[in-house]
Amino acid sequence: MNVQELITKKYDKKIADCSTEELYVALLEATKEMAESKVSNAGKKKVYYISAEFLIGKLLSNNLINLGIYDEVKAELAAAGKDLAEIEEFEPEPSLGNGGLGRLAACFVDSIATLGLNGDGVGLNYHFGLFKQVFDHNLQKETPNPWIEEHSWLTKTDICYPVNFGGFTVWSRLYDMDVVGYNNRTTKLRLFDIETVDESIVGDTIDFDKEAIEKNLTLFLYPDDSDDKGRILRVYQQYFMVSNAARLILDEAIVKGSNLYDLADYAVVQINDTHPSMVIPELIRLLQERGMLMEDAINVVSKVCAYTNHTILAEALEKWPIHFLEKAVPQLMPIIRELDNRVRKTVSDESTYIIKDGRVHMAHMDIHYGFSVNGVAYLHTEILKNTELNNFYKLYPEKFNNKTNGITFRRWLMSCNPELSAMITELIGDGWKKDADELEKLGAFLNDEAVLEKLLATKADKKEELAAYLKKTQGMDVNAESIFDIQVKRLHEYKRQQLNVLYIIHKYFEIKAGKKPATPITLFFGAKAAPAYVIAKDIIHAILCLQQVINNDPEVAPYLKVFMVENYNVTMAEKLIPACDISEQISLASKEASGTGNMKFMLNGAVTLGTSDGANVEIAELVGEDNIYVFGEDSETVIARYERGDYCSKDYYEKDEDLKKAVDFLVSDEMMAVGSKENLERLYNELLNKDWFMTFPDYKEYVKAKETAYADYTNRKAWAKKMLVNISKAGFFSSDRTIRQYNEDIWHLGE
Ligand code: 26V
Repeated sequence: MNVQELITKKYDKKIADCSTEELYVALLEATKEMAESKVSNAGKKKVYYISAEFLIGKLLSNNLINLGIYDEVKAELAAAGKDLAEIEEFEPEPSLGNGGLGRLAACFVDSIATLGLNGDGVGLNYHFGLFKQVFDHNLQKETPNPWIEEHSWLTKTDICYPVNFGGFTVWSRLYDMDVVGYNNRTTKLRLFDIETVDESIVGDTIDFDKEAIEKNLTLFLYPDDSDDKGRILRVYQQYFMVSNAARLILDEAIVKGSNLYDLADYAVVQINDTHPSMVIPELIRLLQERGMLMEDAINVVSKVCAYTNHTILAEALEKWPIHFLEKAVPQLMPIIRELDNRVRKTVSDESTYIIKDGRVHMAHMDIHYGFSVNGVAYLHTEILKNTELNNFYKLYPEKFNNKTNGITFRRWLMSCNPELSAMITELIGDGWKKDADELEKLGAFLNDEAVLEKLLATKADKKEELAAYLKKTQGMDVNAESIFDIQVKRLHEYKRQQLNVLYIIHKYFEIKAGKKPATPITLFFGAKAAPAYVIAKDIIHAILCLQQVINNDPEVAPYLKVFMVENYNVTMAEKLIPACDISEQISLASKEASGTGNMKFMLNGAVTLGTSDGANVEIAELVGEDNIYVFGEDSETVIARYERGDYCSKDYYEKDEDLKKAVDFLVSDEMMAVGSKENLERLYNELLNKDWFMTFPDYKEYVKAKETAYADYTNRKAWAKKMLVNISKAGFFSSDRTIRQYNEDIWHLGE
């Protein structure tokens, strides 16, 4: 791409005379055109990855990289005195996801494109996506985050369908986004919208009329589900998504010559968690509408749909009340009842029925009528098979399989850490960009002092860069020479940010008592809490209060600081992850299905401090015990404890003076002086009387593991070795590997 030529044609001026906005718009348009001109993956059979979330992040740099023109564009701009980074800042981030599940879907479409597989992502075109987080008096507030501007990556298509809901019909329109693979091939993200959506019903907050479905359907991702109006809106969204997807699938199959009885030769649907589960009855309904018998339709659909489970948390498993479905999508209920009746006729185990206690169990429908069920990390799949879904596993052992998650190295190394990428390429060539396993070759440099030095220097540069960015954007004074200990992920009690909080208080007391750490420590947090999740918001409040207390205490701040970044999102992740020394992955064992942040940190040379949970288990196996800090009770102990139901947090509190001091500090005068009594007391009481995610039993070991990691950090050479081992073993976590396995075991494209 010749940027000057482009600019002359569009604005008739020099690059140097353009505003950031002008450059952004010109680059976006040109990149979009280039992507459109690339060969689209094709084939007889196609995978439709249906997902309520695609957390794609900004696309300009990513697309320039995947098109192979990033360096030349950057250089040409630099020669004209323009910084590509500033143009990147200008791009709004589409926040079309909550966290790991949505980001995984985005990594998957990147890998599907890169591997040349015939597959699209299908979802919804939310106008505001997830809320933007702002901090006000140490509390989270939510504001709308519009991202669709006059110029965007979306391309309006002519594909429209009428979608019937109980009592009214809406018309959809499909918007496409090209997904550029790292091989000059593309695939598409297909986002459905409604024609009648009305952004003007949203003001300065994320409140809106939840009953005006024709206006609000695609405004927000997962609108607040704390009341029935919000919950039923989710049903409308989900049905809208799958009804459109189902029609697209049938139309595309028919164009390619399918008679629909052979649909499985043309289409495979990957159901990403239960949000798209209604695709099963909807496909059956549409096939019947086209003249197929129910019996045949069920058989066809059962060969087409595959289900991925992303959580074992009971409260996250969708079970819609029948009356919701009767109201929103009455046409599906007879089909769902028929599906349930068939199960009841052939299966004696009532726990697996689809309709129970007036609710439709979405996952049950997926498992009975899908041909594959997969978990997202080895441990997670084992827990599904042996515990959570054991009754289903006994019925259909052949359906269950594991697909350990992965991440795209294009975004999570090449794009966010070009310096480390260049260093790796210098050492082992650039084969790793297409074959991530080649990173293993870095193992040859474990005793090479110059390489270890350079690795440390690269990390130091990224820490400086982050410190400067946080100073500029959030006014934070970060000591770039300190240890960067980072926990970024959604705020949820099971992820246990509160355990990290207790450690920070412990450390604060130590420093106050004169025990100063050898190297200063900076703890970073980034997390959004669901708007209606009270305790999660209380934890954010506690972190922000601690930040204020500690960072303003002249006795403590030189040795320990806490920063919670505002509005943690993909863009922020791309800046934090390359700068991290210690990656916090401290969920209660058994609760984090996989985690994918853990993989991103490892790939960027951070060392994991984590429990034996999710993919941490596989990371530990790969890097070996010298290169990871594992602590805490294992999943079997935790599961047994839940089964016994005898956990009592107060027992731990009363027996451990150090823990008691830390917990009590939450409601101390120091905290009350900067915080709200209501929030701090609620958190204190929750921990003391419930602590459902068992932070107290792991507290002692956690403190010990952190101390060990911090002490090890001071031996710079030994630490650099740990970093290098982590990078060299990260190849397994490429989403290219994951997608190859999905294709080999489930999709069977191009056979
Ligand atoms: C959803 C909800 C919704 C309501 C209340 C509590 C709650 C708790 C968890 C969830 C998670 C839903 C599914 C999900 O996002 N799972 C994540 O998927 C990632 C990709 O597979 C995986 O890495 C994460 O471990 C997993 O939590």
